[in-house]
Amino acid sequence: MALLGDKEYFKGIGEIKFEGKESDNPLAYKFYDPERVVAGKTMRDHFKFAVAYWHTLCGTGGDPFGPGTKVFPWSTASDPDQAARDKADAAFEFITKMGFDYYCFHDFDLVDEADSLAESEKRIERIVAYLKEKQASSGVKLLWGTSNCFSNPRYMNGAASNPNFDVVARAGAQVKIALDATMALEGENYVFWGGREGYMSLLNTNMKLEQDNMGRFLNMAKDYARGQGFQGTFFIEPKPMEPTKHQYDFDAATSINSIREYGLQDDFKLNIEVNHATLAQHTFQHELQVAANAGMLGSIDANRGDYQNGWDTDQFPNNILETTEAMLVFLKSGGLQGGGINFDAKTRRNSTDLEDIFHAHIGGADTFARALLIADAVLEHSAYEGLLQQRYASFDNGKGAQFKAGKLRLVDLYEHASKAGEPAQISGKQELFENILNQYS
Ligand code: XLS
Ligand code: NI
Ligand code: NI
Repeated sequence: MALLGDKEYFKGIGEIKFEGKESDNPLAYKFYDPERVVAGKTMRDHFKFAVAYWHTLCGTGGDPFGPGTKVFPWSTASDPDQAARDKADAAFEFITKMGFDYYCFHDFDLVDEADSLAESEKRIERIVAYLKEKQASSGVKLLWGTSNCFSNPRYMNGAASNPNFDVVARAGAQVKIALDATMALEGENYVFWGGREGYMSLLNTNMKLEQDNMGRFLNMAKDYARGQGFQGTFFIEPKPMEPTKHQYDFDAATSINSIREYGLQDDFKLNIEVNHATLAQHTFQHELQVAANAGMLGSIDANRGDYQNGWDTDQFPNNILETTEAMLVFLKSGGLQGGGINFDAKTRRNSTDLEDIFHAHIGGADTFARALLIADAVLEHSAYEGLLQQRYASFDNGKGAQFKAGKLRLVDLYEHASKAGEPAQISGKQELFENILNQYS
């Protein structure tokens, strides 16, 4: 068996290089210049761009109204191990041609699930050995692994939150195997996205027991991995709905509460996804800020939603303003803790050329790079920071500073207000703030 594939899947496409804004080459970066230093770090290190195995290598475009449209040349082998190796070859060819350093996977993105747990585990062990070789020869690393505990019909009532203990245990076995795979590949983090951890109707749901069970389950997973020497970070990926009516990890604030309630705050942070934020009726910027405030801004799943509809469309990022607002939070909070920027995004069902996958990732990387440059310029050169400071200047000295330091009582506020009279009207200047972002875009 040849260990490393020698077949080229993306023929005619070489390594994607930075050529700058004036280049007309559709297969070149216009803004993402990996070695360019911005705010003290290279773009490569700021972002740690990752390819999502499930969308880019597995997703053929099926939707509730029709089957997949994409014919992937790496998906022709009937033997599951061979198909898995072909897919890995395509993945690593793509990642290295993009000049990215990372990838992310679910267990059964790597290889099809078998009929039994034991055979599934063996299949995963075999493809992990192969991936290990591919990582070593390419330098590509695993940003995070996760387990798909939502597609198989056995999880229709949830995984860790399932009302049947046998299913909870089965999910535990699957997570153990996925953790083993992640650790064998020196994955830097591990993600929990609770696909079906929620309810379809509260009428048949013991919410308290389900949530407590999830808390127990996450603690068990954490204890197991730590016991095996795993030093990476665990991430919860909030999402409010879809596929369930209500998911327990609804948004950043809800997830932070669970993390603290179940005593996971030393090991868990958040993986914030753009389209999940907007489904929760928040902005991406808001979710990042909530995570950063809690010291839990761990990683990002990059994509975008659609303003006209209400589901997880997972389009590639191309909204400069949305991403710039996000990069302001990103830069001010010191970046991501442990994670990176994973393109959890898919090309449209009718984008059927292999080169579309390149255009999509190039556009995503350029959007983040351009937004980072704008945000950095706004913070370094514009009046933005000064205006923001000015807005809170009343807490810098006098009674305001004492209040901020926790040194006043309610009666002190009473006395201050009695002497000061009616507070002056101070404008929030929102339009001016917005204009500054425009000016630097
Ligand atoms: C689905 C999620 C999923 C997670 C990983 O909406 O974004 O792709 O990132 O399970
Ligand atoms: Ni995601
Ligand atoms: Ni998603």
